[in-house]
This record gives sequence, structure tokens and C-alpha cells, in this order.
Amino acid sequence: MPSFREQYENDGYLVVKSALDLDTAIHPLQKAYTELLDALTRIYLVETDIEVPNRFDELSLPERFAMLLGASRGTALHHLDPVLNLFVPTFQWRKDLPNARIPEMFQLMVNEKLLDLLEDLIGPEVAASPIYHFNMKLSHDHLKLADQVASSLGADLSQEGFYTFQVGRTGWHMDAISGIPDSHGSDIINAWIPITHATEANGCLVVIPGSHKDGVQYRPYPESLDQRGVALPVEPGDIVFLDNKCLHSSITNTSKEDYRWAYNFRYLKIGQASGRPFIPGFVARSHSAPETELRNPHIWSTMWVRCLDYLAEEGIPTSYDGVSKMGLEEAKKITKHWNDLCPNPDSWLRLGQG
Ligand SMILES: O=C(O)CCC(=O)C(=O)O
Repeated sequence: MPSFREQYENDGYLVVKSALDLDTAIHPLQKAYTELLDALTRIYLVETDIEVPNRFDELSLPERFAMLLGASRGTALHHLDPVLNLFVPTFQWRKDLPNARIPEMFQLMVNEKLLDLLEDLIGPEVAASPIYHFNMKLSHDHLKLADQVASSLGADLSQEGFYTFQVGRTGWHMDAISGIPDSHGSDIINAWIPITHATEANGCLVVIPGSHKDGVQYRPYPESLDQRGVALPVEPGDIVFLDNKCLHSSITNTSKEDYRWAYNFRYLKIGQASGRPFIPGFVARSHSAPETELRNPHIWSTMWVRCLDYLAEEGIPTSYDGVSKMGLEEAKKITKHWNDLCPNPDSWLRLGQG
């Protein structure tokens, strides 16, 4: 039987079944994030004067989330997942909303079992990349509800930059192409963690085994990928690890009313380039310098607040299209600038503080 590391290196992905304890790792985040989503929904409904349904609490989670998408004109996704959305020209940073980097999310990012598995795959010095995503894939009916609420406000959700990626089908890509090019040689792992079950009906991941061996490939990808893809149905507690050069996508949620909720957190070897140096990562596990490991969730969320404040003022160093067109020397310059500006958590906390 090949080891996890051998399977991961050979296939470019690895599924570890029942890796995480539901009661201590998954359910606390599921509960706290549901409360966050509900709070945001209520705030946006009040702000837009959309009548709060009498029995709001009796609506299903995907219905409530669809109302949030509609009432916020899609911009709640900017708040929940700024990592991609800060590239959108209309990016809205709303510091007045409840913080989206909640402690329960941080606790999952530094879960010991998760870090042990990462250590098996990339070695003992593990950085949490600043790149993370929250994806809740909705059924056709729930997407329609979101559209109806948005169009009552004159908004068109299809115009939102990364809307489909976050709530609809995710097209074929490899994660490496969304990082500036000095990160292409980094050992970056995507830990994809389902909160609900993920099935072929509700939008699970699909991978092309072995595709990571062909190096960085930009779009367009061959149409044959749809035939060659291997679907990865998983349950809460399982983890899918993806090499950042593994081609993957996710299927359209064709269910009647099911939804598929997952987070993915990226990790890399400490000292390597993350591809997004202008947002904050941290040391997740270090055997050589354990005192540098970040364990306080509030420090992490404040690092993000300071960073987003700063970027809202100063702008970001590249556009999304610019990422794929950027030369290696420019990428190295940007990474060096940010590594010098923010070498550790305290310097992120000081960012923009005069
Ligand atoms: O969860 C998903 O559907 C897609 C996630 C993904 O492909 C990514 O974050 O790179």
C-alpha cells in the first residue's frame, strides 16, 4: 500500500477519509459560520429595505444564503472571501460588518490532525498561505432566488467577478495560475474540507490524476478534461489534498434543493513564495522555531483587517489578468517588498498604523 505521500506525489491529489473529528473540528465552524451568514443576511435585508420574511429562521440555509447573495448584490462574497474578490474593480471592503475571519475558521486551519497530515506531505515547516476560499454551491432554484432578490434591487449577479466560482460550477483550472509567478516553484497544497457531503449531484470536486506533473498550464484547457475527470464524492470529516498544479473543477449542483459547502485552505513550505504576498499568511507549524507558530485567532483576524484597510487605501499591486502576464522579476520584486514590509504577524498589525 503506497503511503499518503506517495499517493499524493503520484496522483497530485489525495483523499483522506474521516481525518477530522466532526464534533471538535467541523461542527463548531458550521455553527459559527451559519450565525455569521445569518447576521449578514439580516443586516443586508435591513439596509436594502427588503422585508425580512416572518419565518426567516424556518427558511433553509441555502435559501437564507441566496437572500444574502441577492440583498448584498453579490458583495457579501467580497466580505466572506476577499482573496479573489479584491481583484474585482468594484471590490467593497466593509469593516463595519461582523468579521468574516472567525475564530472557528482559524481553529480548523491549525487543527493538529490537519497539520500532521500536511507535515507528512510537505515536511515539518508548514506555513498557512493567505489564500483560502469559501464555496457554497447552490441548486438552480436557490440561484434563481438570489437572482430575483438582486434584480429587485436592479443588480445583475452574473456581472460579479467570481460569483460562479463561489456559488455555481467551478471551471477547470489549477491553483498555481492564480499566484504571481515566483510561487510556481513553491510546494503549495490545497486542503479542501467539506462541511456538508459533496456528491456528483450537489457539486463535488473533479480532478485529473497526474496532471500536476505537466507543470503550470494556463487556459484554455482541452475539452477532453470533462471526460477524463475523476469525481471525488466526500463526507464531512474527509479532507481532499490537491497539489496546486493538479487540474480540477467542480460539477454543477443539479440537485433540487441540496447545497454543497466547503472551505479550502492553502499551505506551503515556510520561506517559499505564496503567490499573494500582499495578504497575510502565518506560520502554522514549525519544528525549528515553534515559538513562531500563530495560535491566537484574534491576531489573525486583525492582521486581515489591517491589511484590507491598507489595500483599500493603497490599492493592490496587480490585477487578476496581470497575475498571468507578470514576469518573474516583477513577481520577485513584489514579494520582496511585502516580505520586507510584513515579515511577521506584528508587522501586519502595524500596517498602515503610522
Ligand atoms: O469548491 C469548489 O467548488 C472549487 C474550489 C476550487 O477549485 C479552488 O478553490 O481552487
